[in-house]
Amino acid sequence: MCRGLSCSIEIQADFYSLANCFTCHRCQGYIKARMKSEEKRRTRFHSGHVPFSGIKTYVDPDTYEDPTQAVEEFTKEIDPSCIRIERVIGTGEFGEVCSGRLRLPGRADIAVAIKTLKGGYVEQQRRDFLREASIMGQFNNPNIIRLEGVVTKSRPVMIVVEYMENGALDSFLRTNDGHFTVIQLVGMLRGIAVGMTYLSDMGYIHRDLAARNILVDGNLVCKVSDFGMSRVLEDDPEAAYTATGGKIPIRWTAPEAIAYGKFSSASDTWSYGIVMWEVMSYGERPYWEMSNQDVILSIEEGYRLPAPMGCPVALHQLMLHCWQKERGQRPHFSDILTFLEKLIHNPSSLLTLVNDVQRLD
Ligand code: ACK
Repeated sequence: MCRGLSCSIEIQADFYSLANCFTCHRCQGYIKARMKSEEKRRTRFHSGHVPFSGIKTYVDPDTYEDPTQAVEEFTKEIDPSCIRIERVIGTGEFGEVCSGRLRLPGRADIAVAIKTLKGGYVEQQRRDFLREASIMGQFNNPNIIRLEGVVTKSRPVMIVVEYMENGALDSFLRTNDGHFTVIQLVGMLRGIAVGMTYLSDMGYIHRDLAARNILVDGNLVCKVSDFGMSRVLEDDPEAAYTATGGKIPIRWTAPEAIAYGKFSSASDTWSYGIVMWEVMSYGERPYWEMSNQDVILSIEEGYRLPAPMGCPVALHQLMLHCWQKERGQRPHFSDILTFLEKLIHNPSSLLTLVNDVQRLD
């Protein structure tokens, strides 16, 4: 979308052309064409055909009659003797999350996180637990959590993923309030945009993009995680029931997805804008203590989150683009990525802060 953006244009001018581009008819046509082809791709997929396009497409494990097949197809079985569990680092819906080491034959050992399925589960819980692995196993991108493999042939059942030293992004930012430069924060956002560009190109809709579902490694690299809940949001404490019975993390979710369940890469873009706000405010809660109902009503009336303190104008403008009411007018992830990369390559574009502009008014 909007690939007509010239790289040689200055950032500020570029931003306005990006803004204008979302409303020009030529690009609107492109957006519609793209949506149609996305819909076609899904239809073909649901009819059981994997499109031959050269671009890898995400396969929904729910379309397998036997979900065990999806696990076999997309994951690697690990011999439990290769895993050393060291300590418990948290609890998930299905059981404990531990850190440890993985030593595969002929390979150096690596740090891993191990999700375990607690005993006493029923078959459906085992399927839901392993569903995340069969999704993650299809991805290969530096900004998506890497699946090392699964243990399904012995107990406990486990999912083994790469270890992320700094844990979840929301709590990491809260405990490091004010510690990073704007460029470091934009670097984190860039990483998330790389991961999300990859997912949307594969036709995968996350549905629960939020800082709590991003993990941070020791080099501040941010990776998108939490794929199991893309269908059922039972595990997310932020998810609340809507009037139509769906369970949705209201503050992070686009209005059309809340109102009539229209999830798309464009609704992921809305959530990405909220993640931008969380990052620039060091883990502040979006819409603070407002109730979910007040959030929904305020958004409907046109209210949008103000820029966090010290936030560059260009970043708040990008957030506002992500929060356009019309989903077709929101930027595609590849546009977000291009824009952030231009900001990083031209740091002076980040010097104008929203607070400075407000003081001039
Ligand atoms: O903020 P945290 O330390 O990061 O607490 C949660 C906890 O487990 C429950 O989910 C942490 N966690 C999850 N996956 C990983 C991982 N791959 N590497 C490191 N920590 C992880 C998460």
